[in-house]
Amino acid sequence: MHRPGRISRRRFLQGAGAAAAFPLFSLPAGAGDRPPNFVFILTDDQRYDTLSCAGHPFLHTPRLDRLARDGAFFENAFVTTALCSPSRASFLTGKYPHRHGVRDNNTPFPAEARTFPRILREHGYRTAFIGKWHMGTQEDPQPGFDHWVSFPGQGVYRNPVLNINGETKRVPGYITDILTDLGVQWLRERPAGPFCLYLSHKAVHSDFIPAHRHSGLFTDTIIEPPASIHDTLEGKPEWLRQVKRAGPGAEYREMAELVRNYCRCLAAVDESVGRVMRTLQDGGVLDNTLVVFAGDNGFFFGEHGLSDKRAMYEEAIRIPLLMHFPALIRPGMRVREMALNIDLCPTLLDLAGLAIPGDVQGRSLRPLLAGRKIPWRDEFLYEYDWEPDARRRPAIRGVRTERWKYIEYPGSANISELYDLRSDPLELHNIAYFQPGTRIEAEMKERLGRLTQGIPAPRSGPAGA
Ligand SMILES: [Ca+2]
Repeated sequence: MHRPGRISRRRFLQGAGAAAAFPLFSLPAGAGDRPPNFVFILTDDQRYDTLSCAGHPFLHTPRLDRLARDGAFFENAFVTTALCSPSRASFLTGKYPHRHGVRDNNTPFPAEARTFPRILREHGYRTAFIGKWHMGTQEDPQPGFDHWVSFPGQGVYRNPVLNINGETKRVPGYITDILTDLGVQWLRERPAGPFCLYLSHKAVHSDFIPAHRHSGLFTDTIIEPPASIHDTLEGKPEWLRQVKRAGPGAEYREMAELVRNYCRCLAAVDESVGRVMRTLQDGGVLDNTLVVFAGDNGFFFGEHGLSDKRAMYEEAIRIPLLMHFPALIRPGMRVREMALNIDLCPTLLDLAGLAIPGDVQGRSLRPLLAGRKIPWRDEFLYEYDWEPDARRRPAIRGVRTERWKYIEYPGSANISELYDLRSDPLELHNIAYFQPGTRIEAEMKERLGRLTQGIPAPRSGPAGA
């Protein structure tokens, strides 16, 4: 493993001569004369529209908005599987669950997997993982990290027991603040050299417990049910009726309070982002650090009567994605191209001037961040495997383009879904049911067949439809 010679923090911050200390890097254009640093901030179950810069009706996220104002806002960012652990493994590896193997929330992350932190570390980066790992029951330090703070599974919001470099201890306080404290501390005290911090929040996963200081927010805010709560589910698969959780009117009151608490939890996340940015600025490294903010999957608050995620409708598969990197990104950039969670790993490796492993399935977003117009993906595969934890949810294989979405339920439901997202953004009218045999249905079916060719069949369970 290559280790750069030790240089003083002052010398690194000054930049002069620092590049010479890292001869393995081929420095990317537009990123100055030093290898870039990376900070990846991940939230849990955060919807794409829960930022004030994304038009949220009452949530105020000024620090996140600033990331978008001074950096890039991805208008069309998605996960390839809307479930926690599979998505987390995809961010780390740049691969789909059918390739990295984490198909549910109980599978440990494979020890031999090539992750971006691991590759960066092999090339001289200092790396830290702080927060929610959530794959199997793993809590001990994982390969690729110099510094490790985590907890098993979902963790807790208050007074968590943390595994800090292999030793466990209870830390009093609120989880988002604690993880931020530890992240900021590592940024301040880390050894010299390029760095990669992976700050992975528990927020905003259920059970949506806010910090005490935020518990009074939105108390008087009226939460309207989403328009698609009125979906009759006619022409849709039976499993949706079986898992239906919400209805309009008085029935929505309970879910509305969940929305309030979810937004209260996000208030602490926004503060966290502000503290991380200020730390980078105070350390003189903000300009040469790519800060990525993303969610691991979306969430339903009553759309189609659903809660949770997993299904392939927009609220579950779309994520917030912001990137801040003054050395490369024009402030206020809006990226319209479809970006995926599997793009993170190749993007970071590309920006570090490192080779992207050949079996990575995502693409580097670097050309888009540089403002270049290049041919880009016009479709992507969505996959979800049946899980014992969610027995009534069928396996899914689907394809989404900029305009169309096509969904199949292999092994269970003998019904497919086709939506025109342009004329029917709420996904209410299943064209494949009401007008079967259209040309676009055949085209989307062909796309799905091509995208799934040669990949393992999904694990399908007894969920009927
Ligand atoms: Ca999640």
